[in-house]
Amino acid sequence: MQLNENQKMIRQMARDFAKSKIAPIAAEIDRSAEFPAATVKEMGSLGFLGLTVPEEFGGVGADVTSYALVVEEISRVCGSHGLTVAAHNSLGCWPIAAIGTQEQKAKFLPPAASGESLLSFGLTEAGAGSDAGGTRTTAVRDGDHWVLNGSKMWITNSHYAGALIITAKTDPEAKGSRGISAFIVPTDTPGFTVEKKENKLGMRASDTAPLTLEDVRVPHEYLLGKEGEGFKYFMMTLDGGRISIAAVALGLAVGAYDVAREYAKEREQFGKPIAQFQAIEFMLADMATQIAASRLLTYEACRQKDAGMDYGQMAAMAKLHASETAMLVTDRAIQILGGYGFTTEYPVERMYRDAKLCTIGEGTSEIQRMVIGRHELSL
Ligand code: COS
Repeated sequence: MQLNENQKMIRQMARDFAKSKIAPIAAEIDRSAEFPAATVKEMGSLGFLGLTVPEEFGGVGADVTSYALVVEEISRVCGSHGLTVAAHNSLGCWPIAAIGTQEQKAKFLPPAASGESLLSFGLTEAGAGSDAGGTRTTAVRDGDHWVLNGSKMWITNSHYAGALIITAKTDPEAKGSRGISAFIVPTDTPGFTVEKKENKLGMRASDTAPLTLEDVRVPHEYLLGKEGEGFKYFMMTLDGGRISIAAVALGLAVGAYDVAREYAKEREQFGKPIAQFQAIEFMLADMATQIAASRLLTYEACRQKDAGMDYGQMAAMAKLHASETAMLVTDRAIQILGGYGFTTEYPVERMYRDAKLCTIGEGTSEIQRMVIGRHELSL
């Protein structure tokens, strides 16, 4: 796809920042599992935390392609940083920007866009993962307020969020995905607790934690959109979020590929660079081909969203392909590097662990196939 001048500029900005500020700390924060608060704040100053926020609310109001380019460039060097930016923009900011009232946007978007505090999204529960309609958290109307009770799991950025968007059942009689509403819950509301950060295989520096809500009272003004429409809003949010996970996966694949190609050109065995053995050359050819296909799908999903088209199927295809590609490419990259690839001396083992999340978060590969299949069968 032909990028315009603005898109090239923002990609270069993200590339420079990733190389100079993120790459030097990526291995260490993976080891320590420490959230990179300082670089995340800097990304706020650069506008990367306000990419999906309209300019009138302090954001950049970027097109979807520019947003994906930023996420890809950051993820090329660090999946945890990429995921932090993606979850904040797609799952935290976008639903408020797209569905919120003027008052909600004016209150919650400017601090999120500047990086003062992040926004986060609480859908998943112990019994509501792939079956997102299985939400058990409840919200009961009490005069001008709603009272929320329940718990959530695997919530990204929650320790650093100023507010979260939470789904809760508001009509206990309604079956399945019906009768669910979405609420904006400021994290300093009494009764709201972010529990201990999870210790994960990959994306170790990204913040993931369970939440508990005990008699959390939020004003009726914090109901997002219409009562009972929460499931649809979350499905719409995930459609967009899947593009950003495709971009994270694409970035990880490109990052690992670059390391493997350079290594293969330099590493000599049996008297010549290993890239000159067809076994390695063909591996690189397959990796490059899958990356190119993932990129085309991801940019096409961006184009469709920017054009106001029904992009849900393309987003699912992009996420499915890019995340499976990231697994393949990072695996092959380790293989090409051999023993070195299996150590923390090179970033490919970290990228392999980070890539795995992309086949699970925001809908597993199996859920993406369900979404794609349902679109096909409804044609
Ligand atoms: N956009 C808007 N509305 C949508 C939608 C979308 N992408 N997808 C579904 N809906 C609507 C449907 O039109 C339907 O509306 P009606 O009740 O008016 O008919 C309603 O939502 C229920 O849809 P459906 O019957 O398809 O829901 P299912 O329970 O079968 O769930 C899947 C569908 C599996 C696709 C959904 O649960 C899903 O995406 N699960 C994965 C969740 C996930 O990604 N979790 C990870 C979160 S990590 S942040």
